[in-house]
Amino acid sequence: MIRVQAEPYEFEFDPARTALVMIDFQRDFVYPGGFGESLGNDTSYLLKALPPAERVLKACRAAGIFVVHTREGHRGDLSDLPVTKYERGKPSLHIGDPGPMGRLLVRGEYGHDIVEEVYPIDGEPVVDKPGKGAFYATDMDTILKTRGIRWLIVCGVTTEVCVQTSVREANDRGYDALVLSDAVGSYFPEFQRVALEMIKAQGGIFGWVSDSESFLSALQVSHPDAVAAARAGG
Ligand code: TIU
Repeated sequence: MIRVQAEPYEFEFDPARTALVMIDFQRDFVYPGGFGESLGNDTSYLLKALPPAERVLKACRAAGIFVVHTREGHRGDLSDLPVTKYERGKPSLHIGDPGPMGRLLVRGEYGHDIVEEVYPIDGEPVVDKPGKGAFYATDMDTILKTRGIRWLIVCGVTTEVCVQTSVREANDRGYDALVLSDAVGSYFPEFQRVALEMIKAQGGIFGWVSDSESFLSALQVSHPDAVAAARAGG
């Protein structure tokens, strides 16, 4: 078992039964010109989460920890897009409208795909989800249960929307989730803080919170080469 310094208390996991879940690191959220900006957000806030998430991803790969990615988005014909989500916020651009990175939040478009720094490799399932939660209308639970996964290490964007929704869903399905505070990002610094507070409050009501360095230090005890390579950028 690996033990990570975390709040509200130590997070202990078996790497053979753990998945790293990389949530929605899509151009549509992280870069200007995508869905995130169409909602009125400053996308630069999210970029801070990328280097820590990249180190964690590389270390987990090298350590043989299972990796799953998610993407939020919709079918090209928008048949899985609720009218409520389409209309919400009265945005200047709607989901499905053309933008500089292709049609906003539509599967197969450049903006919908994952940024290069944390791009999936062979053997890492990509779960396409129509909502905020990674488990709603997806086969995420089947993928994890099939491998006997019990513990989740969570990175992604945005902290209080798709990350927190997914952690709440995971909690109800019997997973223990550890969220890495510097490897998740929000458009709102205040929401970043309180979203993490909510997860770890009441004895870890939804899960645990730590940071990428604490996670890597813990992994280093059993997998020194994997962590050294990730820290060196390999
Ligand atoms: N708007 C916002 O903060 N997030 C989303 O719409 N989706 C995700 O968090 N992925």
